[in-house]
Amino acid sequence: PPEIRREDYAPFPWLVPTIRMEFDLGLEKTRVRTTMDVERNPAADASPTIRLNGDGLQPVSLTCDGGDCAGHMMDGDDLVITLEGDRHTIEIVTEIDPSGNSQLMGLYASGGMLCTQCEAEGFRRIAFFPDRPDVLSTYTVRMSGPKAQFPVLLCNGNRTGEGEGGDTHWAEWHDPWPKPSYLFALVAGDLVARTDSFTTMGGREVELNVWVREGDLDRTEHAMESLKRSMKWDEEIFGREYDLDLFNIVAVSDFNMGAMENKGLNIFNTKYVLADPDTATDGDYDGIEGVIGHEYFHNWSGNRITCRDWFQLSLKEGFTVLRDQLFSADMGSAPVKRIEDVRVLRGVQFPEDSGPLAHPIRPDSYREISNFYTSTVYNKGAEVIRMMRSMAGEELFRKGTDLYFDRHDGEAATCEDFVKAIEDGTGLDLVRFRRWYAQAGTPKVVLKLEHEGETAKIRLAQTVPATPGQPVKEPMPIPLKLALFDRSTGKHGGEELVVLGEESAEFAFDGFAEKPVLSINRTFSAPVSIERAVPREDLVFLAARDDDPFARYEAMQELMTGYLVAAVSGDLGENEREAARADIARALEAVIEDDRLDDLMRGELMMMPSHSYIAEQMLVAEPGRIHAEREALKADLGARLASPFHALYDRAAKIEFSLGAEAKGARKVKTLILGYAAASDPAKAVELAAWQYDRADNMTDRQGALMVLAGLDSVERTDKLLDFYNRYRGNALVIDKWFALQASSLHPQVIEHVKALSEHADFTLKNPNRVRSLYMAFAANPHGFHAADGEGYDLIADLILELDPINAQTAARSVPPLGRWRRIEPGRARLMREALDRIAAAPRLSRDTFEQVTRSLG
Ligand code: B3K
Ligand code: ZN
Repeated sequence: PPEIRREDYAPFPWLVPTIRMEFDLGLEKTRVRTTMDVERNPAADASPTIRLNGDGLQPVSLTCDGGDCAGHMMDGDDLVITLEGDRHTIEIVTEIDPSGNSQLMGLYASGGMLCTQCEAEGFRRIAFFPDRPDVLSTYTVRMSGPKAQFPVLLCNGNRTGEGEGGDTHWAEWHDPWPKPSYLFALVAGDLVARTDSFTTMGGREVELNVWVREGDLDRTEHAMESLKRSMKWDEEIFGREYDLDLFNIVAVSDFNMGAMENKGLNIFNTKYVLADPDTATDGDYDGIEGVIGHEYFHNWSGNRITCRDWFQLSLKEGFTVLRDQLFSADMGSAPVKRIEDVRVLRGVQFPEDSGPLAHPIRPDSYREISNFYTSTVYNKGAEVIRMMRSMAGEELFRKGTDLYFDRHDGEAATCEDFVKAIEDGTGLDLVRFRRWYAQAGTPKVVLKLEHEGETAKIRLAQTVPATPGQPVKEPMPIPLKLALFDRSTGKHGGEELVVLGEESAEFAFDGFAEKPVLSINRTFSAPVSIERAVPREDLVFLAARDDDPFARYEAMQELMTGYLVAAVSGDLGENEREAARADIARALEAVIEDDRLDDLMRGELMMMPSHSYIAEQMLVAEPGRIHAEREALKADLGARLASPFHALYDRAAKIEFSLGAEAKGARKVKTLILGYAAASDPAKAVELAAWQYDRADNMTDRQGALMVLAGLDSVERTDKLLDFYNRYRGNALVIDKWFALQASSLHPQVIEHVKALSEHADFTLKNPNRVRSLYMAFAANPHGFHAADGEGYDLIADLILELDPINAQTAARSVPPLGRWRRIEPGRARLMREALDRIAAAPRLSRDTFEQVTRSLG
């Protein structure tokens, strides 16, 4: 497959101002008549032909201006038509088989209903069209089909007509907002809606619907409330108002990702819609609120202003992730949300940025765009915009975004347009800052704190590591929030923002008789890694009293990570180990006993750094040793702190269920304590987890208990897993949890379990949620995935090969864990490479998997 390059961008020679589509719907056969008005694009080079993208389509009929076309041919999957004049009407009929569409791109069937997914290039599986985001058209869509099978017919925009005749009925929809084809959507099925309304700040009355299957209606309240909160928040914080009289959300159980922001008709994975306390965890509730917000916010950052080409993806995704992060922070605990976001960034994006798949947030080339919906484009993209916000301050940043929305409304824009608008609106100079868009790799900042006389000096030096295709980098402006604490008073004189704009710089601060304690990169103001030699006592100090909750969390993480990295590397003698563990335990105990903390935040401070984060700190990781040392530390802390843990658990267990922050925090600390107990006193942990499981009146407690049990060999493990299955059989989202719990468990036989589960009657490769719950959970479980004999790697390679012809997008998403081989000890690295080689050697790989495997082999 050819490589597509950003620098080759050229505007499309034709405009398609209007398109009309008529769908004659059927599960096995859907007929699509597409009529488009095309005219020459004055801003592009003239072309004697128009290229209409297709993917697996044949034109059943084709006319130009009602008659024969001057000439046309298939070029691969595309239809190329010769056009002589300046304006034409092209009409093409295509036929598709939605039920045979296992890729879940284009029009497909899911549980008897029909739905679409077009981003990025799915529209070309429905109709021949210039399937690129810079061709914007006004859509009118007529859909007709059997009334009994598809009682509900939905499309973008507003419904403008409906009717019936015999067993069939039809509906016509019109979307007044010009949009690219990737935002087209259609749904036909037997659905019911929770209906509500929202009055916008301008007084527009908007009908809101959340469409689900009949039995799911009572699990839609949280989604609806989240939607209304999103609409209000976007008005208040970004001044963005909704622009149609109708907003529909449809939940679908077969879906390649989380959700899709189609204009006026968002389509969601059921996972991000359905919730009630019995079936959804606190994490699920938060996920729903975040994703509903995210898709809604796309209406402005994505739909009103879309992307010129797919290299600009972070224009809409990075910005929209930032918007959903700020929204969730405002709806719940802002510090905890920030910590969660940083954990995702470090757990997923940092490894991506330091591996063979590293790419800038605005990539320079791709073969398959689906492979670039990455944590880099999304999460690092959000961090880059967040840095601009930190440097400008909230008020000026809002001026920048107002200018951006104003200036580019209705356009297909670029990342450069965004930066320019922020620059003009805020007055910041972002000339060098633009490098964050162009350069991949997580910058490393080496920090030295010196103290002389009354002056504290901070020396900073940055390096941006080489990444594939980018051996040499320029320094990037790095905004670091910092505070210098007086050791004796425990206070600091105010937070400062310094920007490291060059390769290195020095910042001096006066008035310190004694060497201060430095709190750096507060709130994680820059997505970088900081390397510094910091005395453990300073970390203990910050963990106990830093007034920035993120920095407190960071100090706890650094304490544990520092110890674990040293222990894994074999750098510590027994005495040093003991001293470090004792310090960590003391810091943790202070956290447990600090009554100024709420439990949600306490839980963050109690969390151990993840395996992948520890591995990321090491040039070459030994997964077995990391796992062993991490478990040993957990056991040690569990034993040392048995009694404070016990007291905290008891206190938390008395708090009654509610969805409020206090009860949520209580649930979080309870399960964390179970995790420590599982390592220090497994028999006790089994007992306590079984007790928590039995008396649980909500999914968070129940799943937490079962997660711990799943890792411990015991009768209770078998019993409770069976109980859980029987209790929830038939509820796909909960059965997904049942698969995932077992696949991510610390049980010694986890590989056997995963193999057996892949044969389970409820397992299917056709449903992406199910595949993720078994295999992606397993690939993220270092203990199983990195089994020393390579069996875990083989399991994932086998999955990829079997899944690739069914669902290439999902198959390709399992490749990156194997691509980490360069950073793993040689024995496993060889086995990982062999697994990749075996995939690469397979005939007829999809473009998705082929690209990921070849890049991973590098
Ligand atoms: N924009 C979609 C992602 C589409 C992914 C296509 N492979 C969801 C989102 O980011 O909101
Ligand atoms: Zn998005």
